Amino acid sequence: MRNRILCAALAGVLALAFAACSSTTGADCGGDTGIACTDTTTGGGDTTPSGGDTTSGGDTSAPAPYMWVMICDKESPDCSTTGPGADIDAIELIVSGSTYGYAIGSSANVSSATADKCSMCGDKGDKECKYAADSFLSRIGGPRDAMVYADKTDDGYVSLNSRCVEFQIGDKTGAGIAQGIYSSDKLKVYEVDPSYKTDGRAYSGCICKAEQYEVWLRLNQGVDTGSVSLGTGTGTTTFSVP
Ligand SMILES: [Ca+2]
Ligand SMILES: [Ca+2]
Repeated sequence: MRNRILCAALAGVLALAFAACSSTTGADCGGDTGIACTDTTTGGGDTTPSGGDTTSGGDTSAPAPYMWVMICDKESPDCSTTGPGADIDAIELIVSGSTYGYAIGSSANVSSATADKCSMCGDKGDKECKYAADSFLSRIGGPRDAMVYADKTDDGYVSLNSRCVEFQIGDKTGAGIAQGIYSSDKLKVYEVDPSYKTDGRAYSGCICKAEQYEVWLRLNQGVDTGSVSLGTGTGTTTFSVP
């Protein structure tokens, strides 16, 4: 676990990266990361901050971790509600079966390739789309906490309203440095669905429809190259990283 964190932070935490990588994978500190380290364990690593080890030993082909999660609405939102589209509460990163981190609320970024379907909401189309407000995007950060009330403003989720929204994953509170997402990790997306009623998070009369969305992993924010789809989910769903 420790090395996982430190390696993911190579670019920003030079000193820690030195300690984590040179003691475990040797060549990881060499040219393939661009970080100058001393390779003390196995052959093949180079000690210069450029180039990369192409002859022996070194792990020049180690894939870069995914650093962004993108969630795209797959509904055709109903503008007669004030929460059009899938209602996202939280994104959990699960490593080896345990909670490892949650989305960082402040990292929220709406993909420029998407737009709100509903500009106005409600039965008469004369209300703001309350739960799709940009100011609610940060509600996806941290552990799940959505609550749906009969008689006051709901908490803890944002309705996607046809958009794609990108996030980075932080620590177990949804803070700290961004975590890399690796093969065999899992992502659990909490969408406000009927389970919120059985869990006591929604009032008994809530429809709390399970709605559909697609999850993508990206190497960089806003960049399609290297992106991978984890598939679609309807309601709260756990996805495996290939
Ligand atoms: Ca939330
Ligand atoms: Ca829903």
